[in-house]
Amino acid sequence: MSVEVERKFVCESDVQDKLKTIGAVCIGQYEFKDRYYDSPAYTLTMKDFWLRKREGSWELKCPAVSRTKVEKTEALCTNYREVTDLPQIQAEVKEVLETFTRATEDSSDSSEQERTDGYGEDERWLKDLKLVCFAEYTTLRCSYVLEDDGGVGRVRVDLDQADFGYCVGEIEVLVSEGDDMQSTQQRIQKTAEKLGLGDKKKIQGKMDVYLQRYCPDHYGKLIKAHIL
Ligand code: V4E
Repeated sequence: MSVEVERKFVCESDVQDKLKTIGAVCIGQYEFKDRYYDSPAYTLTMKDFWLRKREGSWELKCPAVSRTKVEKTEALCTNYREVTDLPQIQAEVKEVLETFTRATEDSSDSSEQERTDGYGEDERWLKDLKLVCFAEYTTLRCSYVLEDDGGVGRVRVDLDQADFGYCVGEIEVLVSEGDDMQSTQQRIQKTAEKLGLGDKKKIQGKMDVYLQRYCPDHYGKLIKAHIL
């Protein structure tokens, strides 16, 4: 199972020059659309589970390590387990829904039912689980990789431009569950220093900004629960 360790940063105008200076190589620019799904009561995201369909592929991001509320909100680096096998995603999603909110889900009203209409054949399971799309946006991404620094998994830097007018950078490493997370975070920290990112402040991701702007109720609940 893969674990994505990442740190977000503010994209300054000279970031591409800095990346070239530290020996990062651009591996391409591409565009993708993400659709995120949850129950009308936000059962998945309130447990920090993020289900999405990116250009036809399903992905579930779930917390890789249990952290206290303060650790969660203050940490610069996040660790998320990434599940890409659809049967496994369905099993994990069902478990979260059944464990935490079956009662709440059963009380969904007709307007929520209507919102599940229009799903394709491969999305029938979403309808069965009463999951609806709560966020949808397109990202233009420019990806860089850093020269091999001897650690497990390559350090990658993504510069993202979301179609709702927000830009953010991410330094990330994909490792396996059980690998040394501390040394991975140190490698990310080293890259951040090389890029001159001294800022100790946690940076908002695309989802934070999207929800804050377009889904204030959902956003408020996640902030209150220290998920975002
Ligand atoms: C895990 C998560 C979300 C899912 C989207 O994650 P993110 O890595 O921000 O998106 P993206 O498009 O860069 O995906 P990638 O291509 O890297 O797989 S939305 C919110 N979260 C939780 C979260 C958090 N609590 N804090 C921070 C800094 N980021 C994400």
